[in-house]
Amino acid sequence: MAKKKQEQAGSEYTAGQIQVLKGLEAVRKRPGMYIGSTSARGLHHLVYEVVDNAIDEAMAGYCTEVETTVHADNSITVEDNGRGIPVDIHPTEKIPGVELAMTVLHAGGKFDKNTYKVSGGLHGVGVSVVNALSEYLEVEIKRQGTIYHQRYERGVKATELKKLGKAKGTGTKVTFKPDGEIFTELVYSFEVLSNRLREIAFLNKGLDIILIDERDGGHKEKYRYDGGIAEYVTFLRGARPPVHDKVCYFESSRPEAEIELALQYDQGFSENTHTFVNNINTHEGGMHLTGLKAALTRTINDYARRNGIFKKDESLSGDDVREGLTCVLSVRVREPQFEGQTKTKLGNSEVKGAVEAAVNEHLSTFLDENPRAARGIIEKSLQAARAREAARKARDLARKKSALEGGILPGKLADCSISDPAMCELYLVEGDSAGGSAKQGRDRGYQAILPLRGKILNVERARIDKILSNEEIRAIITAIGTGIKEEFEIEGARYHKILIMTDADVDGAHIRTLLLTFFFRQMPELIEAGYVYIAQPPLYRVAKGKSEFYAYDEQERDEYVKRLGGDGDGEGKGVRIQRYKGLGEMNPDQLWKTTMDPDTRTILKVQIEDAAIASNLFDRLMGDEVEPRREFIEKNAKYVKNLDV
Ligand code: 28G
Repeated sequence: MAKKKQEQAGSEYTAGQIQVLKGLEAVRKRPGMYIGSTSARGLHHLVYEVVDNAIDEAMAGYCTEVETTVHADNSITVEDNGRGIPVDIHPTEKIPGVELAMTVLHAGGKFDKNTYKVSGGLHGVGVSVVNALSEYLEVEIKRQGTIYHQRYERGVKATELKKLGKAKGTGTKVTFKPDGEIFTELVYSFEVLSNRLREIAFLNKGLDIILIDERDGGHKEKYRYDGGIAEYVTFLRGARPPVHDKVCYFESSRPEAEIELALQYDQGFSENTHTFVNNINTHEGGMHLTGLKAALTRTINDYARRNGIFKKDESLSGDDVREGLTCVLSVRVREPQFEGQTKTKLGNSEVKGAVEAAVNEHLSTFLDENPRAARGIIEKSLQAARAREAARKARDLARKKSALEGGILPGKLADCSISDPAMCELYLVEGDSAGGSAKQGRDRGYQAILPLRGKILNVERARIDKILSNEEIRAIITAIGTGIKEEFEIEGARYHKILIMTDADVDGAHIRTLLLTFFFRQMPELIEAGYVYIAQPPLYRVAKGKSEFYAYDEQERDEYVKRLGGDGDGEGKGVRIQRYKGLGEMNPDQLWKTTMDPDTRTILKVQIEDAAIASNLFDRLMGDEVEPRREFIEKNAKYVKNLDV
């Protein structure tokens, strides 16, 4: 008995601490379960997780500024001016509140129904997950006139919570370095971080958000939007001329949800609706979006009917009233249910009715108070309806014709011989010459080639009837076999892999973006099914005598140069470097080895968010000015390279 007691006294760990270690171990063993992935996406998720906590403090009304810094070594600091995480000893756990937050999974907040915490998807997993996946994490708290500090290493406490000195003001500062043992990618993308932080700033009006990149001479960006999502709509509309100047904006507080909506119509032909739940982008939509769509269709039809704008049996479909619409819907829900493949679809059915009622009420008021805007919107929708009808007639005609001719495939398509779609691949190749090499280099059993000549039509700038009269687009649609839009049928897909293969230059990036935009707008289900990919041709060939290597980026190139005994800064000692400017510079054999052979190629699966971002950014900046367009294409070329983000 006595002996046993002694053993316990000498032991380092209490039951609570053992639980903590077990929890952290679980996170480190299966990080994907907590942050989705250990690639670039997961890496960025760590920042969002920490920033989310600061945003919660801002939403509670105690924080006005959140500053994120990327340090030279890709460690991150997030600082807020909130109340500071509590430091007092927890009554039952007997450790400081901050230590609980840092070490216990899901500590705090989860059962706090008075806040809009996020309890689904990958958000809201808690800062302890960030702690567990960081080489080190340091927290500094200013509270009650004192600065407190504590350090952790791989989630384990390295120092006790200590007082550092006197504090002015209050707040929380967290610095962490993602663990190289966990993550396969350790370099932060400024582009990705700035897009998300800007989005957060739009969604939380008046909040100051700052992003600093110390890898880039301390480059600093500040986001603050006093107009909130109304300003977001203006930003998203970009260069497209508006149908009405005033953005329709309202807020509505209901028992089921707090609802905020901003919308504006423009002369463009696409729909740009972005929906959010508790600051999270609900890419897959859900109940709030369903409510919004129902209310839009009903309210606009009602208004037109009441004001005698329709000719006798005219009416507008949902698609008609959403043409040229830029819209942001942000709802706050106490207990959100996130569903769908990427957990970005709102499942709470009570939110549908709440959004529908709020939009019915406020949109009809807006139309009544702005009759010129109302006229413009309805006129625009009627034009959309007429174009849709014309396109439908043209399609019917085409269908009858192709039924007679037995469903003719495009002449330019070099099809494969196998007929099982699950095994078949379609390469969409930029240019006839690369198309020729691909045809010769491919495995004709299961690989089909469709060369695309010249510029692809920008579907953002054309109405459906014009899109369908474009030859390149028609060839793509027929080759794939699913049809588009309302007539889309995934069962019709003739290939389960569709690979976009373009040159690794600005023009190639442009064509890739146009194709992504086309898929995103006309057949999003194809992307959702995971059928759309980007092929990755190499950028360099490094050779010496009979040995040769293909490199997909500069770093890889330098590694091969070194391996072959070349000079530190390039060629020499018989090592030759060839830079590929286009696919056409590779012979069929090289193209096969580097880009088409499933055993050696790397391909990137396109995610719906990537296509959405590419399409929206593109559309926003495709005004008539050349400079922003060039800038965008250059940025986008970089972005698509990091498609995994
Ligand atoms: C800089 C990086 C990220 C944060 C706070 C402030 C409080 C807090 C955070 O409390 C425990 C659970 C629910 C109340 C709350 C301070 C109340 C009073 C806080 C952050 C206690 C967590 N005083 N600021 N957590 N809650 N900033 N920034 O993490 O019941 S986290």
